[in-house]
Amino acid sequence: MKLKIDQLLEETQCFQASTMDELEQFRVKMLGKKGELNDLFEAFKTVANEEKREIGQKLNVLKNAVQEKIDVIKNSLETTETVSENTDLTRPVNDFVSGSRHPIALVRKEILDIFSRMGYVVAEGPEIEDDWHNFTALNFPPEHPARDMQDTFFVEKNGVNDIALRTHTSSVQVRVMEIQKPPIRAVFPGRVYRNEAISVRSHVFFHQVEGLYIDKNVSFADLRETLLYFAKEMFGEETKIRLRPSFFPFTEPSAEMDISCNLCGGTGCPFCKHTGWVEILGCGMVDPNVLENCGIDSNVYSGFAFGMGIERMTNLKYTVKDLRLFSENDLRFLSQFS
Ligand code: 2U9
Repeated sequence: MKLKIDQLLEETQCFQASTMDELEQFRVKMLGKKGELNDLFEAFKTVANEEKREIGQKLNVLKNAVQEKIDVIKNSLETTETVSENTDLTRPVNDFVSGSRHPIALVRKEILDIFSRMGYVVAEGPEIEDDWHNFTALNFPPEHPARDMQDTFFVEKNGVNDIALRTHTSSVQVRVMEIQKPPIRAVFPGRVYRNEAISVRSHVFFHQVEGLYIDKNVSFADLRETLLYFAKEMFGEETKIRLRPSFFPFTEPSAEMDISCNLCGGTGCPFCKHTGWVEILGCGMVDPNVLENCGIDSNVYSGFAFGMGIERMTNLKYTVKDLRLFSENDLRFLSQFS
């Protein structure tokens, strides 16, 4: 009897089935009413008492092995058979819809890549800022209109301890200058907030990339050449630039930079209002007061800074007419950038 049990155990261990019918035949052979196990349990009744324990155990091992084998094979056949029975293998596969980068992310990357080729590193900082980093260190006088609730979203308003959503990423530049000795060559991308009515042309938040280069003997000529290289890389080798005098509290002298219209090439069109030029950014030499506010000796070091809106740059590249499209998550708009 022991020999028979061992043979059946080996048979069970070796058993394979590729259809449910084969498996059922095995089940009937082993566990059916007239099956091997029933015969063995019948014969077990006549086994001598001293052998009952050992043979009983062997029988139970065999019974469990058979049941387990049937369960495992059944499980695997059910999975494969579901596929072959219910699936039309000639059907084309579902289209894989891959996402696309947001246009702001695309242009942000393009801008950062250009400056990284000139040795600039990227620095980021908090969107909720204190008065010092957003205004005072940057030379904004106490009565400057940007400090007004009409222009800035305040989180807490209590005089010099005001906390607000940053209105520019210049606050990050202050933070970097406070902790890092020149030379400093960095770009500062990020979202900024202004209290404006939402319209085709303005929004309560937008994105900037600002830049800063501070070292000994940095001149306005360095600023001009850097921005010329940037404009050519961004808008094409034939691009020209011009700098117009301007004013910002944190730079002196300050300028606004135009590029030759990238739609008409400078001959004049509705996009450039027939001037041949479009404004792309603001810039200037960092005001010595700002350097001193950040612990940098303005008698030893000088530097330039610039700032641009990523939405504006994206409009110039892709002529997006309505600024609100950038924040509405409308796939009809976003999927055009895949
Ligand atoms: C420090 C010193 C100087 C950053 C600058 C501009 C000029 C500028 C605007 C362009 C369009 C902001 O996005 S925009 O509305 N920016 O015109 N930004 S110079 O100057 C700095 C910054 C930080 C410490």
